[in-house]
Amino acid sequence: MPVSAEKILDTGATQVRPRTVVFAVVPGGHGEPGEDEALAEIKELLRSADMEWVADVIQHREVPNPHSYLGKGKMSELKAAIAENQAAVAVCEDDLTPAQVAAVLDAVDADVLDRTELILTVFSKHAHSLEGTLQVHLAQLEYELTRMRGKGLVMSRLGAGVDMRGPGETKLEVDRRVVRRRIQTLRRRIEQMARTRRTQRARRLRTGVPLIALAGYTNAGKSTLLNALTDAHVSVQDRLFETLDPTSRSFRYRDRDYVLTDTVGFIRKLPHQLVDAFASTLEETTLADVVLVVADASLEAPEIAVREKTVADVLHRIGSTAPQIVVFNKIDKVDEAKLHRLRALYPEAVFVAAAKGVGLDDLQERLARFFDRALRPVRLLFPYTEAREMHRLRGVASDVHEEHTPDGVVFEARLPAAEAGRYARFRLEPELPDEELAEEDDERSPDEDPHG
Ligand SMILES: Nc1nc2c(ncn2[C@@H]2O[C@H](COP(=O)(O)OP(=O)(O)OP(=O)(O)O)[C@@H](O)[C@H]2O)c(=O)[nH]1
Ligand SMILES: [Mg+2]
Repeated sequence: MPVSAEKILDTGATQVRPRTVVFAVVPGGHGEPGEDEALAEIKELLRSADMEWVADVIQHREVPNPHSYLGKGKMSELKAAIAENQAAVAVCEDDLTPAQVAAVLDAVDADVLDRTELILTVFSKHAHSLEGTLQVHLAQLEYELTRMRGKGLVMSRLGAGVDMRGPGETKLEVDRRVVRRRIQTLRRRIEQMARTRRTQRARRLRTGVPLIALAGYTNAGKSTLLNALTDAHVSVQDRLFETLDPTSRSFRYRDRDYVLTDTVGFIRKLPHQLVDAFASTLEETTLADVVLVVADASLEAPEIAVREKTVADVLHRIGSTAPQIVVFNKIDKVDEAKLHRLRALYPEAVFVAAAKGVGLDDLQERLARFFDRALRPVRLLFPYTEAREMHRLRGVASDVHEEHTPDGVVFEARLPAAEAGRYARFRLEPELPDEELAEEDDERSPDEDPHG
């Protein structure tokens, strides 16, 4: 049984950073592309988990050994590296099967964590709210459940001292039952909390304020961008998964309010248990009118591409269908030539340095244009008898101006296309002649219309 994330946490709490050896199987020969990044990332995760990296043991082969992950020789090297460096933990760059964990534990004198457990450890260190803590705990239990297979892999911490065995149940079956029950309870509590947030969100949706979600790889600068555009003061740190709880704040630009939401970041091989456990948090992203995909411009081009794909995959996995605007951040760390190349490669992207306040006007202008296109300008006249329709309109329209006249209330506002149809009978005169509206429709690029 690998050491639980909580045990590592305890060690961290006493301010001792556990000395850690990283081991990995990397396909191909030395210096393959991707190897450096994968190892650099695992070290970033270690740093974010308050663990101290002391050595690497890398095996170059196409696939890991199915039984022991490392081959015999490399396993001895790992054992030696642990002894030599007085390491307390061995962290695998990959996920391990229960059998592989058992084999490594057998061979070395240290605790063993795999990639998912390391990510879960980082998450548990950074969870501050009750909801975040419960979500991380849920993901941990879900992962442990997948590990509770086969003889000997029992959860001694659960149900300790109490014989809860039903007729014919083995210790393992009991343990699984206990974990499943705790998972159910956690799910229920998280769902209750999600309901509260949904009510708040429904209120926002009713007011018709454009919703913008920040998404992207962890540490890209999403929270920095939120702070720069709004009066939020969320925590910004140069470490992975600093943000776990969603924060929504509004900002005003050219007479219109926008709501911007910052949520948890993504990483390659993001454990699906975390995606599931954070489903209600990630809902914030799926319900937005537009997603700002924040990317770190200061990385090398191949790494930018890998992260772009990772983020696209996760967004797809959580069912986000909203149009996206790519925002390259940290351009203050990039020289002119590279910036030029990036602009050529990503002609649709916006380039900013959120920490320096650079490019924020461009971004706001881009968002304003996006919502200008998505929302139809209308001029409507409501007889005073239509109080209910007027009330409803105020809920769904943006940029509303009202004027009381002898004939009724004249509204100038912007509406989603579907809503504009509903109010056709109140239409006073179109802002634009119909042909022009049709032309505007043609110009609209397909990835930039949140309402149809
Ligand atoms: N040089 C530079 N650094 C930046 C910029 N924006 C953010 N950073 C730094 O990048 C690091 C990560 O920033 P965050 O805003 O916490 O990133 P995040 O995407 O919210 O990360 P997580 O919440 O951990 O997923 C911090 O050290 C920031 O100071 C920028 O424009 N330029
Ligand atoms: Mg953040």
